[in-house]
Amino acid sequence: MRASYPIHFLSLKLDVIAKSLICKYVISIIKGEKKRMKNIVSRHCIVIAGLGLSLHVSAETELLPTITIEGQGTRPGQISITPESGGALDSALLLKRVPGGNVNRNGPLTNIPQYRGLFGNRVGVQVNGISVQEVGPNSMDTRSSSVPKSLVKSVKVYRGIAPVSAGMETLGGAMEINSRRSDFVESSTPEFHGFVNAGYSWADFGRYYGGMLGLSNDKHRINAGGNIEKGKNYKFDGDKTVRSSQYDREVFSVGYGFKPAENHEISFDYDFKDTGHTGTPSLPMDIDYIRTNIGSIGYNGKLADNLDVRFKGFFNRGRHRMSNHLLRDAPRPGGGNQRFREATPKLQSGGYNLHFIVPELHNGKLVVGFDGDVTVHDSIISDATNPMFFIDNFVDSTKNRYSAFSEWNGEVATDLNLEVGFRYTYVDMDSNQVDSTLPPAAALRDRFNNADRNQDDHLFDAAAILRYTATDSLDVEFGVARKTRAPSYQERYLWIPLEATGGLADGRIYVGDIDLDHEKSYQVEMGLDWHDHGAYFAPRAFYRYIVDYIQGLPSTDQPTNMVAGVIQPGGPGPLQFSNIDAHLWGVDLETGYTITDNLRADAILSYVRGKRADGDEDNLYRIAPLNGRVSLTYQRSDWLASLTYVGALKQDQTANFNGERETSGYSILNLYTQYRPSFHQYAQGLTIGVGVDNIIGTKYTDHLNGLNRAANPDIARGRRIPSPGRNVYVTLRYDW
Ligand SMILES: [Cu+2]
Repeated sequence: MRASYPIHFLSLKLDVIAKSLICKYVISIIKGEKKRMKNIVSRHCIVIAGLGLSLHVSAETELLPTITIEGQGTRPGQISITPESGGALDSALLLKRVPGGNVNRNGPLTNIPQYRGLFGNRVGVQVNGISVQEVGPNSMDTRSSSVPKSLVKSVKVYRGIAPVSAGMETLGGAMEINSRRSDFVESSTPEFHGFVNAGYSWADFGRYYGGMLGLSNDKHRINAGGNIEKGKNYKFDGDKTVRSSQYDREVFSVGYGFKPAENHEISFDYDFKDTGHTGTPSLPMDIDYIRTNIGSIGYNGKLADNLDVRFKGFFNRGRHRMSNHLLRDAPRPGGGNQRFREATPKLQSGGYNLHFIVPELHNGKLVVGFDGDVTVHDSIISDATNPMFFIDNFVDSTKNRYSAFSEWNGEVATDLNLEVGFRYTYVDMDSNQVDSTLPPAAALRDRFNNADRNQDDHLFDAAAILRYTATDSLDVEFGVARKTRAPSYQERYLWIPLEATGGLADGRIYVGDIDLDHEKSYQVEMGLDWHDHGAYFAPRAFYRYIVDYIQGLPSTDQPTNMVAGVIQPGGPGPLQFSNIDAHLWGVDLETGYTITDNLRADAILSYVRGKRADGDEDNLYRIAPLNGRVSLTYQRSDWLASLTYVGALKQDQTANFNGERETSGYSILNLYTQYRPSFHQYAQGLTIGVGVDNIIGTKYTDHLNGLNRAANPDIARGRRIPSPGRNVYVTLRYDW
């Protein structure tokens, strides 16, 4: 229990909630978690989670783990939001509520996670314990958007340095998204639990319906669930619309778990996701479909008194089709003829995690783990009006990773905790030969096909974090880390200048470089966490230097520039992925104060600067300006109202290398109200949410929104896409 929230507060809260059915479930999880958490330390993370089912572990005065149950409001180290708030918006947008967290928005379901100025595959994303992969070479199906908000159980972002155990290639940080699944119950009589929900939002005529049914006893649990979400082009500045920002997605998931014996658990899960016609106005094409299948088998067990094992094996396959003339008019590059293009990418991936945990070792916990995955990407570009035309965008572009790590976390002296970890990852990448009917591409093709395309990287990661409990109300943290990232398959094997860049959405065409080196980041971090009498203040500062940071630089290669003149006639010329040095620094904080028993204020603030550290003076691309949010929450037993101010300053420290545009600052107000009746047994479990985002209907543009690529009378091409105007929404949910 945190110093700022005395024990009676927790028990009172438990008591109130325990009356409802869902809380039986919550309490049973807590019982289980407490045991498991006993020796885990206090990694200071932020959990965004939903509706009374959220759990949280945070640094605590004695550096023992605490678990806070929270359905509403905010706590230090935890931002807990009902999935209902915000209506049908994509779950990745929840990241904006984390200090240092943000999203690069390229479409309604295409939100790329960003943490402290680093984004894309620099940030590790695990979905249900799986390092998921994207099908699209332009990250149309971003990893952080892979679970619809209504099925999200929790989103966890590691604040500061992510532990090496959080995954392979977590250079910029790590996040975990977990879906709702059924849980074992105490009794042998099967119990039926689940939820249904629905929502509607006006700015995009968005609606969603979904739910999950679970049947479980103490030995078996099954669940089946799904969600449908659909919306039209969203409005801004009155009746103007963003074309195309419509969306359509269905997901379906089933799972089964059983306990063959005490302390052994086996689980099977299968998730199917079908994204239909969905706009990505900041990319050159829109989504026709993306269909992905993820299947996994998991084992959690105790091999000996002091040895736990966790295993997960999984496959992840996907098919995708995108088009530049489905939801928009085909473009006329350079004012010439209309160009009709489609692309059909394919993903085949699979992997495993095997972690051994020694709960008690020298006053701490030891984890030794082995992770690995194999990923193959293909993509062919074709022309609907010319069956002869094709470009092999990627052919068997492979990235295989085999990794081992060891991490120890425990007490080294009174009030002093150390977390230290090492990870080695072997990366093996390759691509098959390519071809195209585009005549000027022949030189590039032959050069690529004759090159040695097989590349190895040896990645060494290390992290050490010291946490010191200075007083009952003050924790101090100091961390250092070296983190690495191998190039992506796009950065290495994009042989012909195109916009297949993992969603950079800067309107520029890029070409890869097989010989790129991997990135090496060196980082220091300082954090304070002060909490006393219902107030908390937790600022963090960091500095990192990245050797061989991968970024585009103007191409000086004659054959590449010639092809670029055909692909993007009259354009500013292609950029080639190159190794430069970069550094980033910043401060982010969370703070809050309990004003009365019912009223509280919370705020977060994020600031990051990123610059090139070698060569020409330049800023890094797509870095958010100083931004923050302040909310005032009034809560009674059955209902809650929360008024939130969200604002950002202008961003004029933009990147020159790709001609990034500046953005002005903005301020908006959001209101959310929620009612959870407790007057009747059957009414318990019901949640009704009503809210308005951007109450005044301000026209504003988030700096991390992509540039417009589609014909639209309301937004010129090349201008940054505005954020939604006033959005009124209602949501309904019933848990049992
Ligand atoms: Cu795509």
